[in-house]
Amino acid sequence: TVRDTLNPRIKDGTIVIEELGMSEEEIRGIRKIHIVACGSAYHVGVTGKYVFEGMARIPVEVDLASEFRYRNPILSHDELVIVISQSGETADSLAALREAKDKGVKTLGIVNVVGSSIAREADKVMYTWAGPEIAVATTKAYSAQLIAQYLLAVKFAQVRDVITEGEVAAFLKDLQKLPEQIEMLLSNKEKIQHFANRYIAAKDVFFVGRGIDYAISLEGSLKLKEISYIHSEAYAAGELKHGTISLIEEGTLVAAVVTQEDLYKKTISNIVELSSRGAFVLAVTNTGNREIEKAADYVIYIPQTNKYFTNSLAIIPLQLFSYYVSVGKGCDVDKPRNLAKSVTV
Ligand code: F1P
Repeated sequence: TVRDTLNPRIKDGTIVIEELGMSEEEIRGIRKIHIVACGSAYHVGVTGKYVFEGMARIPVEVDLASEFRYRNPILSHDELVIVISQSGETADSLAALREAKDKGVKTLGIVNVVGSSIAREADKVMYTWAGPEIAVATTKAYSAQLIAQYLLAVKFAQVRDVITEGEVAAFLKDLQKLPEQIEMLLSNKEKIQHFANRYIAAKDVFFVGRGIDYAISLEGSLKLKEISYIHSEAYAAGELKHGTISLIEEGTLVAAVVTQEDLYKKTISNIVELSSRGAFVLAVTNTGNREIEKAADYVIYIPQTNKYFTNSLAIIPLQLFSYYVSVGKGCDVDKPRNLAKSVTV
């Protein structure tokens, strides 16, 4: 899937997004981006805030589509509204798109289903080419949406002259390594299965991280809830001491996502705090972060990549964890109770 999303789009060191049809002048004129979506697609958007702001230096607001459509958002003609949706039919996302169009703002859909309502109605479309989604809880469309966002952000940064050609080349090199790195993480699944089997009877699981790691935590937590019915919450690590820490009991599992090098120290100090209250801390971090071994109880390493792309790798062990907890409990992984693939009402 990640290969499909990447392949036709990187040619001779340049990003080609043909169907997008956005002129360089249009890209240079964007003053602000609003990303609007539901569920996992919203978590891609939360990642997008860090990616577009960090790489392309464009301010970003991220909204749940179900909030955006009812809050009379303030929008202006030099802004871009990006709607992310696998199905292209989610009612709130479609309504948010229409709200933006009614206000005269340019819209871009990042959509998987060709010819779906959002794809037809958005001014511009970027398809994710993830193939048909069969399971209700999304995984491959999520990965493809992340890649689409990285490609857009690098393209925007390049056109707006905020990164050097050398940086563009380095981004593209790291992007092209992702499929192989994801395959490598998937091949390590027995270790995660073994770990997951210990948590089949868990009551609560928490996920924490800072920056992009917070976005990864949100998705890790949603996956666990969706397919294993275990109560789970994601918190920005810095928020722990503002209340959440009181929920930690002896043996509570906390998954800490620690992929942003400049934030290692801060998150490690949160891990120490959590451990001292009895939490069992599983850390997902970059290869080479040895410091973490002193603080966390169990460590899963992901290969080195650009700091903006870590979501694509760190989410894999978390998805596998949810998958094996769900299988271990005897749940129907592909068809979780009460959930619909496409929420059209
Ligand atoms: C959004 C979404 C999915 C989730 C489930 C319900 O759908 O929340 O992320 O896995 O299938 O809908 P979409 O707008 O991306 O199609």
